[in-house]
Amino acid sequence: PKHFESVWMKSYITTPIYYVNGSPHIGHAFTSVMADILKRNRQALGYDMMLSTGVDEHGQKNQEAAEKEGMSVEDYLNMRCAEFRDVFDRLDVAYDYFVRTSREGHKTAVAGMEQSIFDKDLIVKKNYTGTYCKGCEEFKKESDLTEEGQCPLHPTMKVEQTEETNYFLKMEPFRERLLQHIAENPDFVQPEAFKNELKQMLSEPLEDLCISRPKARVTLGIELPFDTDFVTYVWFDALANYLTNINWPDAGYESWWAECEHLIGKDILKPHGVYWPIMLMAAGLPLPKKLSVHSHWVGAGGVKMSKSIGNVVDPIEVIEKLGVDALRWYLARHMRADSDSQISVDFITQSYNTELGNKIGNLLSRAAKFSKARFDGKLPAPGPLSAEDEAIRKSVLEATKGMGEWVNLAEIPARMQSIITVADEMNNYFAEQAPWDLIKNEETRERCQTVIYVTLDCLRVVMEALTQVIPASAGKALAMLNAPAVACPWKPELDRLEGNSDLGEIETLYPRVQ
Ligand code: ME8
Repeated sequence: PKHFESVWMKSYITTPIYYVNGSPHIGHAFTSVMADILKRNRQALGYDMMLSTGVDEHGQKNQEAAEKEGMSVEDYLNMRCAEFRDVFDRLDVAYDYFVRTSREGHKTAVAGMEQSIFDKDLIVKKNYTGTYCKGCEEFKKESDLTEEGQCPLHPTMKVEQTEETNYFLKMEPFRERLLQHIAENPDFVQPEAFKNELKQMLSEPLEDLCISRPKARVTLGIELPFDTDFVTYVWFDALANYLTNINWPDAGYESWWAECEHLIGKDILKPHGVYWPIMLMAAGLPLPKKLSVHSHWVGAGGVKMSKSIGNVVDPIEVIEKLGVDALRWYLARHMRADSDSQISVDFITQSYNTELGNKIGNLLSRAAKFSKARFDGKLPAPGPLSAEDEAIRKSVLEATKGMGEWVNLAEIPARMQSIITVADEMNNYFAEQAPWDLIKNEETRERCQTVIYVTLDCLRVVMEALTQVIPASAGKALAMLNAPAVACPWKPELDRLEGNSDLGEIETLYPRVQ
């Protein structure tokens, strides 16, 4: 049941749609898992949610990848699409919509958007000579390249000199308006560092944006409605997914669109911060509510991940070795929105063993097993509370209340930090109260009951908060505690476990991995 006032609130979260020229990697897993955490958070607050993730199937590099595999384009795309879906399913990403840009409805809507912009005389045909990076699927300016003349984002792919006739969207007429929008909507781009980067991009006159590719060069794309010798530039097509997913231009999309937040990596700030808003303005449509930008994962020591160095973290390998929640936990706890963070299988293993295993899982199994063994398979009812009990209960409410409030992407790690800090406090409380001593005498037996109850009820609150982050294992923990279903909107509340109730089967939540 939803909170009455909440019935009207909606939130639409999108992830980038990923290129299918390779298998899904940790960066793809990351953005989609963060989007899932934000969805679960807002759902817990009572919002109606829409989460889209998926794949970007057009463009030159996907086309070349299919050729390289020696497969038909259709078979290749289906194969990769199934692979991405499978990874998101295994990551417990509860997407509501899986995007495929090869869908007919998407193609028709994109062509409609192009025609409407063309009809306003905002698209011109002209000859162009430029340097093209296939990695970015973008023309590059001289000043965008390294001293060696390579794209800094794709140093192993050679840039190509290209001369061709294409269609271009006029950008400059919209630059001032976009700057004004950014100034008037302080939340439009977050964090600040990326807002500044975007303002920098908009500080000089904008060149027209090439929005077509001649079929002689690229065939994998959406045909231009006004010239069948060309297909649509992959970025124009891909960005439009955010609208076509919610059935634009058919009625009904408006209420979702008004609440749209794009999650993106810093690598694609320009398409989302410059091209997309200008495409929307050109089409006469409102801008999305927010761009939430994050930095990148790099290998241990700050080294870029690469196959040759052997420091690539494969999401499937991690799930198989450590379980999905080890990965989700690491990503949530150690991500930083405005600076790069390091990742390796060793780091994930360590964080899993020490944080999830030692601090949370062990305490749960020790306290729950003790309770079952000493109190006839049950959770005991508490007696009067001591100052120590009151203190730990207060700390737990304080530490978890952030998950009962709106979470922004950049705030996820701080909320995880406060949960881990309170888990330390809970362990200290349990060690100091020493229920194993209290049980020995009849006169301290009631005190023992209270300590066990307080410990397990506090763990319940922590696990309820963590269902937004590590839903699978948090759900198991709540089942072990026989916890009642949580209300919506959720906020941390004490004493929801019933004294003298049966506990479930106690299993080790986070078995130690060497
Ligand atoms: O750019 N750390 O697709 P893409 C964190 N198809 N996140 C990372 C990352 C890393 N090291 N590497 C990649 C495209 N990502 C276009 C998008 S959207 C309309 C079209 C994540 O397969 C991050 O979200 O190159 C980044 O923006 C995205 O993957 C790029 O995925």
